[in-house]
Amino acid sequence: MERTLILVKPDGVQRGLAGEIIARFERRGLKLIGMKFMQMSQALAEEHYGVHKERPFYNSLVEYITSGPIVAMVWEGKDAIAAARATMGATNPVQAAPGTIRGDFGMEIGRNLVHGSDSQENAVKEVNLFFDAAELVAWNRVTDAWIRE
Ligand code: IDP
Ligand code: MG
Repeated sequence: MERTLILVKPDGVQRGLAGEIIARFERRGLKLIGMKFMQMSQALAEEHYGVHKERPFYNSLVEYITSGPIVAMVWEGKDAIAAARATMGATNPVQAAPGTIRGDFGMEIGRNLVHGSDSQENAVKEVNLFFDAAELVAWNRVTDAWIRE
């Protein structure tokens, strides 16, 4: 079972799309085990996007992600990382397939609405960066038998 960190970025919250975005992961069959509404500090943003530090868009990326509140979530499931990224669509919304979050709601790479972990190693790091263990909820979902074989 994998866990992935998903963020509804500030544009998603400001545009009133948080519910729509959350619903897409929920109805896919991923299981929500942690959620908070928060505004990222400069320090958290720099840590979260540290891998992009040398990229030309780094400063604007940190400015974007700290510019307003976000919804931070942990979703769990078999192949949760790949499933969530498929639901999100390609990084550049112009290339993202219709039916994906970015393909349905985005127009530019710098306003692409949603973050999702890209590997198991990064998922573990990112979940720990945003959530304490006590903030994650182990719960039994009654529909699981109809979602997983
Ligand atoms: P991902 O979010 O699909 O994993 P990454 O390559 O990890 O994509 O980039 C992290 C974030 O940085 C993107 O979601 C996007 O917000 C931003 N970003 C990536 N490339 C560019 C760019 O060329 N211009 C502006 N922002 C970018
Ligand atoms: Mg990434």
